[in-house]
Amino acid sequence: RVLVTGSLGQIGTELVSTLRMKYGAENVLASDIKFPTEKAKFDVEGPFKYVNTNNIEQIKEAVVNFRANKVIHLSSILSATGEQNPDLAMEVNSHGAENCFKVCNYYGASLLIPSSIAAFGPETPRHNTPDLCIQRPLTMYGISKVYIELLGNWYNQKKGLDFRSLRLPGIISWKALPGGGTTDYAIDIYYQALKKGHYTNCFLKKDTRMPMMYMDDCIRGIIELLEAKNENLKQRTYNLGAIDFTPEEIYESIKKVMPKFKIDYKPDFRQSIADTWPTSIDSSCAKKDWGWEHDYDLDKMTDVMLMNLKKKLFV
Ligand code: VAH
Repeated sequence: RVLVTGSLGQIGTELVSTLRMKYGAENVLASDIKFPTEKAKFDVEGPFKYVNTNNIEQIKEAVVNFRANKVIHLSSILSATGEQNPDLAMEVNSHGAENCFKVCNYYGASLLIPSSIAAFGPETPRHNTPDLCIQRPLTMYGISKVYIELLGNWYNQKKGLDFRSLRLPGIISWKALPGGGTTDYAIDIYYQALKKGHYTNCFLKKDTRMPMMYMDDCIRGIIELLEAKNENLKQRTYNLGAIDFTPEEIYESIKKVMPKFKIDYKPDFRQSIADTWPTSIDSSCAKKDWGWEHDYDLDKMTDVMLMNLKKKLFV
């Protein structure tokens, strides 16, 4: 039985629905600090509980009363929002995770917390970045992700906690809007292409290459790690790579289908964040230890994004 925190976020809404289809809705407790609405809800209904992960008692009550033996902790303030509100990012990302570690360790539940390419920084080798390398991130979000990775390793080595983590690239999807990330331009661009035929304010420079992934690959990767045999896992945190592209390349991918599409580049503070992240990551360890393979390339993602957004926006 699985408890998902931050379940009404971009990843959570789709992960909860997929988990409910796989394990039965009654076995997946969704939680968040807001309630489902028309704008953010689940495709598969099921149990929901208000849980603020900054309050350890609320996590404890959810784990005990739902008899959760797995916790997937998604609550997080993302990179761009976190730089605008570092105190909140520290509180939610670090303190919230500490609470999850304490509760899961005490009650013997396994814990999966996604990490991010944001856990790397300017001193990290930027191309085809390996799992094990220097991590000195320059965002509060990235710092909290390194802290989570290190806490997870400690709880696993010293307390035997089954902790698992994936360094996710930018996740592209059409169902729920993203929440304040530096990679969000790669979602905005599809909306603007359909709404205006012109992306007037791409907030990154056209040659800013970053690791990215379509949501279906992300959800499958999280569930494959969740279900991997513990004895096959040689490490607690894995890079989960798929594709990488620049704003110019995703623009060209859309232009293949919408030849009149235009773009203007207006870099903002998020450029300085993107410049500290890898351009691509190496996920050969995930492939070796639990068979990871991505499915969506850029053009396949563009087709599925435009097809579904047309229905979402205009039907
Ligand atoms: C962000 N989308 O931009 C998130 C993600 C790799 C980036 O962690 O903050």
